[in-house]
Amino acid sequence: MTKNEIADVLAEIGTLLELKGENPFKVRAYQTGARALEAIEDAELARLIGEEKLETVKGIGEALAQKITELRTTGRLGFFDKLKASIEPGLAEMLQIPGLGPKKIRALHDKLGIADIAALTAACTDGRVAALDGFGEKTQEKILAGIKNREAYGRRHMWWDAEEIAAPIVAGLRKLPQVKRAEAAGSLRRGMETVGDLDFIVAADDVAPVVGWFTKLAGVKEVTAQGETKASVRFESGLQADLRIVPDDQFVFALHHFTGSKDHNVQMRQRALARGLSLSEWGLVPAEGEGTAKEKAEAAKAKAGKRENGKLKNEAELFAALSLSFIPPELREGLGEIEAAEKGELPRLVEPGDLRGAFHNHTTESDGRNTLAEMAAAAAALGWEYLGIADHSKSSYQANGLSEERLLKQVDEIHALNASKRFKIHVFTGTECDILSDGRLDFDDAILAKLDYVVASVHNAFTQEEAVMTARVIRAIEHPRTTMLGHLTGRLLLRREGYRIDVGKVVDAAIANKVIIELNASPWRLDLDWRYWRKAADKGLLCAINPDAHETGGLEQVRAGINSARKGWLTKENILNTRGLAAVKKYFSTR
Ligand code: DGT
Ligand code: CA
Ligand code: CA
Ligand code: ZN
Repeated sequence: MTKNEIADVLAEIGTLLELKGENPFKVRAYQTGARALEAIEDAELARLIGEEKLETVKGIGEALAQKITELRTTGRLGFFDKLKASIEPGLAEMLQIPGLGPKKIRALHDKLGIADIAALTAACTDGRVAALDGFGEKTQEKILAGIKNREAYGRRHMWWDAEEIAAPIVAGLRKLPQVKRAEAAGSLRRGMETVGDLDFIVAADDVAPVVGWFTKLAGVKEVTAQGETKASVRFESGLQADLRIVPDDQFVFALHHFTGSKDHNVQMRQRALARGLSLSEWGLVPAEGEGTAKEKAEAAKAKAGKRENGKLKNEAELFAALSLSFIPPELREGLGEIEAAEKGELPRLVEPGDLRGAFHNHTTESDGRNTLAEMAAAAAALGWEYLGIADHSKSSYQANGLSEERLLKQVDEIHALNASKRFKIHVFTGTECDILSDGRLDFDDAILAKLDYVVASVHNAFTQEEAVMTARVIRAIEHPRTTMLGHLTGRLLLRREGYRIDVGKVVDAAIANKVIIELNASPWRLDLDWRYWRKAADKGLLCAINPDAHETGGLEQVRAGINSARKGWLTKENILNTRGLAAVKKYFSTR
């Protein structure tokens, strides 16, 4: 385990102990230990464990040192497993409700006998929660809203989490001897920001072993359906997955159909009909004759001696059969992609390999979990040419924002790091500067002038009226030192709506002032939403795909941002961080 993963385990132990009502000193020891770990580098942790000197770190005692060593060397911790098993599942589930910490849950349990969300809902509805010491009306309302949100959002999953489950399944399917081809389809393949369920399409002649393998996957909690050619399962995370197995000559049609979207499929079918053809998950066959699409496809197949379907080897040939160029899955939303494909006017979409760096990233200096050197090394390992550091500014005290003094010190450190040539990467000096509630920036011009660039973001006063928020952000755009806007709407997928803001007006102001808008690639942000980008880029808006990484592993999440950029029809030319180092330096120095 990495030190950040270990820190997560320690923090969770602290939470669970608190939930159990354990001694506060013990609880605090784990919380302190987690923070102490976050402050040291991974390599240093390895050295300390090797030399058995972990206890010399302030905040880590003997008991903790043992547990950290066990986690580091075995990836597991017996104590943690037992602790988790000892907690009533209903109580642990309550931790997922925003605004409910372990202490409050403990009080609800001890004073009202509440042990699950259903009981909590009832107690909120009849006012017993509000009457409790330390709760009150406001808290009760907040808890109820949290429960409702959880129900509304609970059925979908972030693309990143879904992909982590799907990727090894596709790889495993392809390894089965019976399987000729296998792909993930559905919203996952289209790169949607959230995914309802997974859809796997497999070409195989011998079906039973494939179904058997699928339904016995690790993490499968329940097999919800099982038939001759398909199966559905539910994983422990709640995510469901559909598997469909088809003969190889039907694969292209099934893959296209189950990739969707529905709107895209409807338009494709209409286009086929206009050419006297019937397009379905079973095939592309003449439309005349009686019966359903399936019967027609089967009849045509019988007539042509199975050759009819088999003639189309891949999706590109399917599109070509309808006089269209290949439409990348991300564009298949029924938003004009078929018209563009007909005219040969589909853009060459940005690809993961096009990125040469990124600008909005954090270090341990604010709320990140890896040091400047660790972040630089990780970015260099990705083959990037440059990395921008944009830690929080002073008003974001909850995120340990930097004072002027600390920022200038960090700038010196970055210059020294660049001069040392220790890593094969250039580090840019930046800040994620708060846009104060009236639209001023959190640092004076003199300070901002010392940086390569400024990411301006809203981190407070989320509930302002739309007109006030819009004017606030536009004032920040008009500041001559603002290089780009961070996470424009502040949304957190499946958790929180964005704040009210007139995106159209902000985009126009950004273009007029040559300010970039970031596509924040953090899997739970993907902000600004892909639905705005096609029009905005057409008008001349420049984008930057930023991972907003708070640890080294976060840098790779630019991939989620690439999905959204592709869904927004963006090309390399629309995105600053596809440019090489020299071009980016020039951009910063001349704007
Ligand atoms: P999700 O799972 O809600 O994130 O979204 P999808 O797009 O993965 O939807 P899903 O899993 O229900 O179905 C996968 C694809 O199958 C969908 O994108 C299009 C196709 N499909 C499913 N039901 C229908 C339908 O009733 N009509 C048409 N035209 N296509 C359908
Ligand atoms: Ca799906
Ligand atoms: Ca499905
Ligand atoms: Zn931020």
